[in-house]
Amino acid sequence: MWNGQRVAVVLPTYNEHLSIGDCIRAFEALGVVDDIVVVNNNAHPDTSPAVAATGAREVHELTQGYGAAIRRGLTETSDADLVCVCEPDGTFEPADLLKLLAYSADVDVVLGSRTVQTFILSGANMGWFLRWGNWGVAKLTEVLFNTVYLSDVGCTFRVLSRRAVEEITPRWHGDGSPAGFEMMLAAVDLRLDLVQIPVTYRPRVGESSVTGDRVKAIRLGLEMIAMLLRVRLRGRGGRSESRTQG
Ligand SMILES: Nc1nc2c(ncn2[C@@H]2O[C@H](COP(=O)(O)OP(=O)(O)OP(=O)(O)O)[C@@H](O)[C@H]2O)c(=O)[nH]1
Ligand SMILES: [Mg+2]
Repeated sequence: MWNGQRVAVVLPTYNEHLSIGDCIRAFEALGVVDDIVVVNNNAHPDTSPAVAATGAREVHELTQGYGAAIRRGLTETSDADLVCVCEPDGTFEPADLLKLLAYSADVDVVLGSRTVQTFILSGANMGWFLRWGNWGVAKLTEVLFNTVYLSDVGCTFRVLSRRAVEEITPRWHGDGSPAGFEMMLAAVDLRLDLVQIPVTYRPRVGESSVTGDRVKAIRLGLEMIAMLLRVRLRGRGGRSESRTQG
């Protein structure tokens, strides 16, 4: 529990069998997490034994992709007041959840950012190209939606209030990697109260399947820009009683 609210963590997994056990234990050690759900997305066979050695529960989602796994995780955690979404690949520091939770007292969506240099640890996959690419698409989002300060569009470490999960869910549909940005855009477009704060970014344990490859990263970036323009041109789905104006 955190501030009297039930906290759940959703960890999608595909190829994180070497790091997922330590990641879960680090979340458990915080003492604020009530439920950890691992969404096994046809993952490496060593994943289930690693999860079974922890207090997390594992569900199997057969539809392939990051978005499909997250959608399943959000369904599985419908009794939580606050849902943290993260990646168990060793890139994130689970203790940063406490920083995200601190802001959840004020806003419905707290997004991590991996582009603040102080928090990019040596060897992390956040070189010049990815850092400024993420920053550039974030700034385009900020300007086109006249929204809050954004500095990253690819960070999958975030905390959503129950209200945010319910408002965002009908607005994102993708099964693949761009779904993280689709959720972020839905929150921006609905003008939910949100903030983006720096999180620690470490080298990945095991092999990256997306942003470790320059061509795949460029393709994902272009998909994100196309999605951004589509959502902006479609018009606003906003609410009235937001903290922010516009
Ligand atoms: N590649 C892949 N990832 C999936 C799938 N389903 C869920 N995921 C999760 O999506 C997340 C992103 O995959 P990663 O390989 O870490 O890709 P990335 O985050 O862009 O890049 P790195 O963190 O640098 O590896 C991981 O947490 C995976 O467990 C899937 O079908 N394929
Ligand atoms: Mg990753």
